[in-house]
Amino acid sequence: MEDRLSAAIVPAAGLHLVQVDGAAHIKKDGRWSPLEGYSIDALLRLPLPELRELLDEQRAAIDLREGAVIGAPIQSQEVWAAGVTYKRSLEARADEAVSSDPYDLVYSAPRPELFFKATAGRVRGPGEAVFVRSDSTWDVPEPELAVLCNSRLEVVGYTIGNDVSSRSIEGENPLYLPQAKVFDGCCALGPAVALAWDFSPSDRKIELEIIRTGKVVFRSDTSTSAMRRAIPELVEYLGRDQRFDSGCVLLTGTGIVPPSDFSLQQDDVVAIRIDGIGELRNPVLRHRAR
Ligand code: DO4
Ligand code: MG
Repeated sequence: MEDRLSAAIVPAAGLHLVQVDGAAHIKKDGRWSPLEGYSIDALLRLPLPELRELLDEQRAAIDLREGAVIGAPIQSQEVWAAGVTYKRSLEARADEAVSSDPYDLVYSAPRPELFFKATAGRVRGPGEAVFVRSDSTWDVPEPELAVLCNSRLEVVGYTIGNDVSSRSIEGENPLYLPQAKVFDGCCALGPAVALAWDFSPSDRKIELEIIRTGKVVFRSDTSTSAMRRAIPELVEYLGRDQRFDSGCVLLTGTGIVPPSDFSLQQDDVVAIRIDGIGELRNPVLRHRAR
């Protein structure tokens, strides 16, 4: 297992919410403050102006203990995801699928594709292993900007997400999507939440590197400016007819898909960087067939 603090690179500048040793902390321009008495659930039940006041007034500066662990910035939140929000995702799905129609239609339809991705227990933090399925033959990471919302569905901030996916299972039949997407270790989040009043998500570079036996075997980047949907539009659809009492996380779709001859392997390392949020790095393991 990689060292979980060194695997989580949190930017030195800016205002970030980070879960350290299971407790919410603020990192403000390089200084750490523990948020005594507030869990992530409690923070996400506050209206945005109250949350902002609470976080902005944190002044304590502590040193993190040796061996402190940065975890995924999540407690009881569900993770949802948007799909086919970038042209590259549409093209890749049209290649793998028996029919490209559902993807073509959803790319331009008024209603976005939104799907349930993970319960908090299926999510991994920086340095923890993400998994690929034992019954899949073609697997990819999907590097995505993730939006953290409070219980009023106000955007609190942005983190990095990895929507690990089986292309062989989704490609066989789009109705298999939940199996292609949801399994233990199917999602990674972190290392930090860049707070909404200190960070603009527009035109952010998203970079993906896949490392195999110490060498980069795939690298690509995109920008959030290539996203076809607006974040408020995705959040509005997600909140139709359902409540999130302690907020939720929404992945906004991938703009990077490795070429068709590429599949993740056991012991690969996936590194995703978004400027201003940091680097999320996870080793890959394959579930064992039972
Ligand atoms: O349509 C299937 C999933 C799409 C997806 O996860 C993405 O575009 O990121
Ligand atoms: Mg995705």
